[in-house]
Amino acid sequence: MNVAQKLISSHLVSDSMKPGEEIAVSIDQTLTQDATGTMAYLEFEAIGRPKVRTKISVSYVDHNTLQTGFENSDDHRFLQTIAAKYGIYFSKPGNGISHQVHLERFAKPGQTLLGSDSHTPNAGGLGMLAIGSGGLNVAMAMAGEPFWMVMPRIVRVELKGVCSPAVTAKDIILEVLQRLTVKGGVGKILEYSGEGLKNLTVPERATITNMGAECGATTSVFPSDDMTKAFMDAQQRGSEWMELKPDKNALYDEEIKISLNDIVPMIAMPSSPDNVKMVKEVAGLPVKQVCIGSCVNSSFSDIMLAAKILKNKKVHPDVSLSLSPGSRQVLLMITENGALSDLVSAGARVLECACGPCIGMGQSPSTGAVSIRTFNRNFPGRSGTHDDKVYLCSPATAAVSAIKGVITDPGEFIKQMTVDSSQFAVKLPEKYIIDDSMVVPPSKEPDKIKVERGPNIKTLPTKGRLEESLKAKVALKVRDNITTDDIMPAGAKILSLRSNVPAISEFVFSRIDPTFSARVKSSGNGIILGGINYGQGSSREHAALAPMYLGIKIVLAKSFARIHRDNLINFGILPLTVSQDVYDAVAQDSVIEFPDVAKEVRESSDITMTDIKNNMTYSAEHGLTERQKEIILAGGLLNYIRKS
Ligand code: MIC
Ligand code: SF4
Repeated sequence: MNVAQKLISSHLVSDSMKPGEEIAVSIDQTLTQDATGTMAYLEFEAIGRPKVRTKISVSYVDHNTLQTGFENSDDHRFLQTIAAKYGIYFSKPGNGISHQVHLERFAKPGQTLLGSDSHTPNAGGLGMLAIGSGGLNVAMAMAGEPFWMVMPRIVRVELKGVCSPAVTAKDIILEVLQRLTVKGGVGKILEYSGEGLKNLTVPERATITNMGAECGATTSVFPSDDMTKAFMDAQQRGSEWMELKPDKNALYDEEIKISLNDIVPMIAMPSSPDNVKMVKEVAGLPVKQVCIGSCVNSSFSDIMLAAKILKNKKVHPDVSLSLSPGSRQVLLMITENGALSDLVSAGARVLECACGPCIGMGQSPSTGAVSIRTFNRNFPGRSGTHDDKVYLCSPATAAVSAIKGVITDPGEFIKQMTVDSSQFAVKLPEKYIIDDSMVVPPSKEPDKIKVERGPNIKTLPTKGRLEESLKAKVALKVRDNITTDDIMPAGAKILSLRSNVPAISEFVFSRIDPTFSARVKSSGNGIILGGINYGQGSSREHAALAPMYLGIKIVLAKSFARIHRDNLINFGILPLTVSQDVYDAVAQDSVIEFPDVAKEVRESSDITMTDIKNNMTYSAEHGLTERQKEIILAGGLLNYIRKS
C-alpha cells in the first residue's frame, strides 16, 4: 500500500477502498477557525451530543481578528465558551493561524484530521490524512460520526534531486499547479515520494500539501520519516511520532515526476493560482506592496529566509512590506534571535499572527498596484481591492522584490550580491520555543459553563424537504472556475457577518451581480448555472447556506469542486451536472421546470429539465450516492440526521 491507502485503511469504516466509490473514514482530530467555526459549533449543538468524541478538537481564532465593532469579539466569546463546554481546545486570537499552530502543536502522523478550512491538508506535511470540509461535516466528526468521501485516486508525485539555493518549497508547488491547474487535482490525493524528500523539512512539506488545495485535490500527503521525527523532537513531541512509509512495491493510480534540480523561482500571476510563470519572465515589473505570511508561508523557516535576505537592507521607498508571522511561536522565536529587529529595521510593517491580508482583513492594495504575496490564493478581488493585481510567490522572491521595488528573481539577486548562497539556508531549529499558554484547554466543569451568545449569533436556517417538482428562473449564469470568493465574498466588512446568515446573504455574488441577492429573495426561488469546477477554493459553507437561505434550489454546472458540492448537498441544494451543449443553450433568466425532480433523484441517475422559453427538454446528472440522495430529499444533512 501507499501512504494514503495506509491512512485510509486504518480508519476505514465502510467496506472497500475502490477509487470512485463512496467511503467513510473515522476522524481522530478536528480543527475549526472562527470564520467557519461559529456555524460549525451551532451545527454541533443542533446535533445534540454532550461532548466531542474525537481524540482532539481545536477551535482557532485567526480570520476575523479585526475588532472594528462588537461582531467579531462576540463571535470569539461564543467560540471560547462553547469550546470550554464541549471538550474543545481553544486557541486564542493572537496565537496564530490554525494550520501553522496545528502543525506545530497537535498534528500526528498516522492520524486523520478534518478541518473546516480548505487548507487543512497543511498537516499532510507531517504524515496525516488531513482533509478540508464544510463546517457541518466537521460538526458530525466532532459528534463521532465518520467522514464520507469518494475514494480518491492516489497520485504519486516523485521528487528527484535537490533545489538550488534560491528555490523553495513554494516554487515546487507552483510547478505542480502549473502542471495540474486549479482543477487537475479534483478527486485525487497527491502523495509525495522519492529521494528528493530527504532534504525537505516538515514546514516545507506543509507548504506543498497546503497548496495542493489550489489544485482541487482531496488532500496531499508526505510520508512520516526521520525528517518528521526531527521536527516533532524540536517541538518536544518526539514521543508522538510514528513512522509511516509506502510499501516497497506500493501501487499508485497515476504518477508525476518532478526534477527539483530543474525548478526555478516561480510566480502565480493575477488572478488564479495556476496562472504560473517563471519569476524571470516577469522580472522588472514595479511592485507597490509585498506581503509575507499566510498559512502556506509563515513558518519560522519562511520568516527567517525573508529576514536573512532583508538584514542590513532597506525596503524600497515605493514598497509597503507587511509581515504576518504564522504563530506566536514563530513570533517569539524571531524576537529572541533578533530576526524581528532585522525585519523592522529593513522597514517591514509587523502585523499580528493571523490570516490578515490573505483574507482581505486589511492591507488591501492601492488602485492598479502590483501586490506580491507569499500566499496561496489570488482570486479576483480577494485582497479587498476590486481589479487587484495579486501575484503569489516564495518568501525569497517576496523579500528580494521588496528591496528592489520590482519583481526580482532571487537567484539573480544572490548572484549579484556575490555572497555565499549558503548564507540564506535556513536550518530547522533543534528546539522551538514551547509556550502553549494561549491554548485554553476545555473546562473540567463543563456543566457550569454558560455559552455566551452576542446579538451577532443568529440561529441556523434550515430548509424543507425537496419539492416533488420545481420551476425556477436561472438567476445567474456564470463562467468556469467560479470560486467561493465569487459566490460569498470575504473581506473585513462581510466576514464579520459569518454568524448571521440573513445579513451575510445580502452579499451573495455581490461582486459579480449586486442585484442577485434581492432578485432571488423576492422571487423566493432560483437556479444558478455554472461552468467547470464551480465552487473552487474555500470550504466556507456560507457559499451554500446563504444561497439556500435566499431560495436557490438547484445549481447546474459543467462540473463541481469537491468541498462546495458537499456543502450544497449538506444544505439541500441539488447539484446537477450538465453538458457543454446544455450550458450553451440555457440563458440567464430562462425559466426551467423539473417536473419530477424528487422521484428522479430517488429512482434515476438523470433529472429531466425543460426550458420553458424555447420548450427544449434536456437531462442533467445528479451523481448522488444513496446516502446523498436521502440527504437531498430530506432538505439537507441536519434534517436527515434528525430523521435518522
Ligand atoms: C480561505 O482561505 O479562503 C479561507 C478564508 O480560509 C476559507 C475558509 C473561510 O472562508 O472561512 C478556506 O480556505 O476554507
Ligand atoms: Fe487564512 Fe489565508 Fe490560510 Fe485561508 S488561506 S486559512 S485565509 S491564511
